[in-house]
Amino acid sequence: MNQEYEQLLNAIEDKKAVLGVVGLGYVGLPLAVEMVKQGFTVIGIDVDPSKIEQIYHGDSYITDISSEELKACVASGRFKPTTDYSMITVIDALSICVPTPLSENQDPDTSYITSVVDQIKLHMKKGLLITLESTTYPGTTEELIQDKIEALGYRVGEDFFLCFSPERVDPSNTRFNTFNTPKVIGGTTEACLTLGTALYSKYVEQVVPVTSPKVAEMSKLLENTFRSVNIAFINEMAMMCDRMGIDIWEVIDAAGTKPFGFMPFYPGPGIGGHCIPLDPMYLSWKAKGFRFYSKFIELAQSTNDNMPYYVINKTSTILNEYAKSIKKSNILVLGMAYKPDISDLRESPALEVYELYKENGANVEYYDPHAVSFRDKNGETVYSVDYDLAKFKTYDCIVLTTNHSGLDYGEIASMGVPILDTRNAFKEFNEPHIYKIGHSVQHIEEPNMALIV
Ligand code: SAJ
Repeated sequence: MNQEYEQLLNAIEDKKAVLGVVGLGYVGLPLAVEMVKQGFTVIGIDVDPSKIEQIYHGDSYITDISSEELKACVASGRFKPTTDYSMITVIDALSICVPTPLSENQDPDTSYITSVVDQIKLHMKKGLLITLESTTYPGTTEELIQDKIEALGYRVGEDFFLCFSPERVDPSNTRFNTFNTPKVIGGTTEACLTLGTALYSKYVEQVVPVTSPKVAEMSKLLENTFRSVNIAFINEMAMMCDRMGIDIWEVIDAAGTKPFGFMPFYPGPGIGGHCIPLDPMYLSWKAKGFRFYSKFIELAQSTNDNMPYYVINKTSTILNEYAKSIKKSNILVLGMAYKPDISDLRESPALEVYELYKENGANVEYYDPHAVSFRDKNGETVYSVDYDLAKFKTYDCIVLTTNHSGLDYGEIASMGVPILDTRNAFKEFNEPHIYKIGHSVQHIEEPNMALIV
């Protein structure tokens, strides 16, 4: 192997290599902190000066990194946050952790990656190891990084080194973190893989080398497409059970007693987050370029996207039991975040449910102890109402969309207001005014006139 390779491998082994992380968000900041904790000097680059400011002041803006931890990293003198890309000239190994969203028409938006590559080209130096971590379609690493850098005259595997290692950060997961979550990595050449594996092994407990960046890119998309398809399947099963008058939640619990060959997923009002709704679309988009049309991915997307409409229709059926309509009803959406005990609203299905109630003429409000406000489709800021049982009693229907653990479901159920539970959070309270998706509406002979206010 050449001199650049030997020098970098030695610098990694004795932790003298200067590491860089581009993108100090929920992936990049924990990664940088782990690198510092393992003894490396790390230059963190982000385009947002407020992030740099907060890091210098030891104010963590990432749930999984405490401010004390961040302060210790900065105090060590080995964590240098900056907006200055020219620092790449002193970096030996650079990890790219920038967003990969979808464009307006649901195509991959790799503009964040390409803008980083443009900066790398400006400050490129021989011997640099580049590892892309952002979730993306198979081929991105070669097409958007290798080809662009080689066009400058550098040869991959000799003058620079290139890997793909998918991020597996699960925000707020208290069991799995950057260090103890196995990390897949694929190199464009043997030398690249050896260097990437040596580096990541210094701050990740288990590194999983694979034969190419494409395998690594595809493995991440498989992980998350697997979830999207299975969630869509259980959502379809929920609507089937609703139609057949069978309780899907009881069915899942029963099937879940099978100790092998089954993995429970649960119905909901749709899917949210920065991964599951987006990642499969990266895969189906790329596959179309090979004239391969993934029916599973498209069907899962449409099934999951349909769930907010199913929630609205079910609300109509429930209100009908009380001789009411959605129009002019007072509806409380309970929970706005895309999953329990976080404030993250990205792609949250509860946002869609809220907007659909509005479009159908309801007076809709929401309560979420974590997500205190959001901007609606018209750009207006909507604030969570206070937790006020007297006020909650005045609603015609309460729709539970996020099953935060801190809510007192017993006292909410005790008010007698019709509840549509989309997460089976009220499973302990089997009362006639508590309805749930995935089960039919129990018809009542005479509406409880006391509830018709
Ligand atoms: N959801 C369901 N039913 C289920 C599971 C999830 O409706 O059975 C919904 C959730 O409510 C949420 C959406 O799907 O709205 C996504 O939920 P998620 O549990 O997949 O959580 P995410 O989006 O935070 O996914 C992340 C992913 N992590 C990474 O990409 C590194 C995913 O791969 C993880 O499996 C997931 O966390 C996790 O297991 O927590």
